[in-house]
Amino acid sequence: MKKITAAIAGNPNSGKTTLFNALTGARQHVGNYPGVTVEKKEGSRIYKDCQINFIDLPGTYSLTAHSIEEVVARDYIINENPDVVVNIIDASNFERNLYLATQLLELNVPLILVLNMADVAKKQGYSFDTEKLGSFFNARAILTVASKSEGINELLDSIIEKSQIQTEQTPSPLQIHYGEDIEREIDKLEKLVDKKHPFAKKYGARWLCLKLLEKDEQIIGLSQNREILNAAEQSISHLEKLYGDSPEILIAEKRYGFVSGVYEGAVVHTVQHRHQIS
Ligand code: GDP
Ligand code: K
Ligand code: MG
Repeated sequence: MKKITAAIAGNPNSGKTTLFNALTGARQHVGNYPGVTVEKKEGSRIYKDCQINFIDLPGTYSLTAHSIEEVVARDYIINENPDVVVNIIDASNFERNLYLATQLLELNVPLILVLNMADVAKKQGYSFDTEKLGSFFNARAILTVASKSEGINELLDSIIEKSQIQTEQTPSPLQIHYGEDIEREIDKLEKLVDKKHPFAKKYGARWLCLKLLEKDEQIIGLSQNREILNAAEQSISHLEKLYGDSPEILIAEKRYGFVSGVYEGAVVHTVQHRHQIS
């Protein structure tokens, strides 16, 4: 039987555990991630001759090094290399939840977007162009109501389909463009990182450069090379002088800009008038 590993990532309260339960039923195991007290929930499901192993990652809004949950989630994704990452999004709180999806896009993981709470979103007057949404992330987007097990089979089918695509052969051509000034610094650093960073292959050079510009503590710790760290510091102070803000803030703003574009392209909000609600 083919084995597939699928990690479920999402903001707290997006319905991650409800979805995990709907997917795995009673076949669950709870442990801890090595070295930390963050709970690790695993479960499995047999579907169409595949054994799909699910991991319920800790709930996070982003993938920075600022919280232990975020480090655990991104370390799991980078080190364990799951076949598929399912990003569950609270569809009734779409724009806010999408920030994490931008982080997953940048990690270039095989991604599926699950728009959960579809019932709540519908009542609020939201409708989604899932084709269009998926095209922004090189991912399939699926509507679910996890508390009623709606959309589960479509998700299982998508997981199997996604796991069959050899991601190494088809690197995602999609990336967020950070504007000329930041892109120039990324380019400079990327050349150096590509050649000299001990983990360039594993993390991807562009991602490492972004994290260096964001002063990500964990990544700075892994980047022992003085030349790389000096170059990163030069780039940071150059951008700070230019914009009067830290690259961390500038980069986050660009991600929010990307999210706004996705929202405008893929979401329709019909304001419901009182007399229309029976
Ligand atoms: P987590 O923090 O992401 O693990 O979220 P939970 O799975 O604990 O869910 C948070 C709350 O949302 C619970 O009360 C769930 O019953 C509820 N919930 C989950 N999915 C849905 C859904 O699709 N629709 C609705 N209406 N409620 C949901
Ligand atoms: K919760
Ligand atoms: Mg939970």
